[in-house]
Amino acid sequence: MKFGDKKISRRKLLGTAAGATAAIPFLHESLPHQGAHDQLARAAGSEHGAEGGGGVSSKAHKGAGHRGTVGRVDPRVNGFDPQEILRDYDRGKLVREGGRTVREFELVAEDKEIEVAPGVKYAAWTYNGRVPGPTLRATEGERVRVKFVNGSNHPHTIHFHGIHRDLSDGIPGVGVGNVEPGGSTVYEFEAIPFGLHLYHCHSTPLAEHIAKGLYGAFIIDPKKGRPQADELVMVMNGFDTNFDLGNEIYAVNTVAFAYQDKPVQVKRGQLVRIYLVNILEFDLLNSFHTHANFFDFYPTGTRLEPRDFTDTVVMGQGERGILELRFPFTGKYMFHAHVSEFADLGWMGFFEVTD
Ligand SMILES: [Cu+2]
Repeated sequence: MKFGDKKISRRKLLGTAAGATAAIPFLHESLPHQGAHDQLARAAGSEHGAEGGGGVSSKAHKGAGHRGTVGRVDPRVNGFDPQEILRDYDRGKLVREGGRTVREFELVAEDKEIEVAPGVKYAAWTYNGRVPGPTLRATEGERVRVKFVNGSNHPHTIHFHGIHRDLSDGIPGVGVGNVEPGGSTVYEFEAIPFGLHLYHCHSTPLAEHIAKGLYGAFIIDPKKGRPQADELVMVMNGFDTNFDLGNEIYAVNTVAFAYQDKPVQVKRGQLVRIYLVNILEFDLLNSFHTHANFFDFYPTGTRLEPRDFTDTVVMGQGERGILELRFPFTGKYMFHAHVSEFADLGWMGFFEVTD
């Protein structure tokens, strides 16, 4: 669907308050006021009585999983926490084979309902039960072996960005192609080039298989490494909760406003390195903007010299890059998409800088 059409359909929805989308006008109108989440949860709970709703449902009104914290997404319900995703790296298992290092990973596709904003449920497809999937991390030149098990009810693949043979590219019709439900396969390739990459399902329809949550960051460290830093992973994503081929929720690491509710904790003067991936479906562009600070930007992380010194970077889908910055002052510093609509719909957060 064309960008313009989507805009019209969303505007139409804003006026109708149908189903779980009732949450969205509420979100729009109530921000940036604090307490928006409680309003959102109430809206979703009161306006949307029936479970299911074609994949979107609200349990907020039943208190299910909220344990008294109405207005927040409880990470225990999702089984993953945006705070932990920031610094969680899956380095796999190292094995020696024929004089070389092989790094083995395992990814399992699984259908799973997740909560992407307070009271807003989404019928996701996941790798290892989380969205984004695990941040896989290898070192340049290693052999990477990824066992893929499809525990979902739909055929899937894993397509890795990088340089490799067609047979390991994880697309339908080449090599093992689609992995059917209950099936499994192994992808194997060299970890090249060093940089920040990504992986995602490549089954068709492609937009659906990506938008449902089958993606993750894939870091290949240069052999000599990078300078010591506090390293953070941020995957910019969004969720089409009413199937109009446009997103109603925008986020970094899935949960709307997660880092506004609980700011990212960093130390003054410390080098902070952000591995930033844009996987957003349905919108042509996404962006990342830091307040009161500038960063060095390394597009795709494939060079050791920064290309830019800036405070805003714009990315299409599949684009990614490494940001490096230090915070000279303590305090709370906003970061968000400099696409204001996305910021209003969840893609907004803070760094909290302390000594
Ligand atoms: Cu898929």
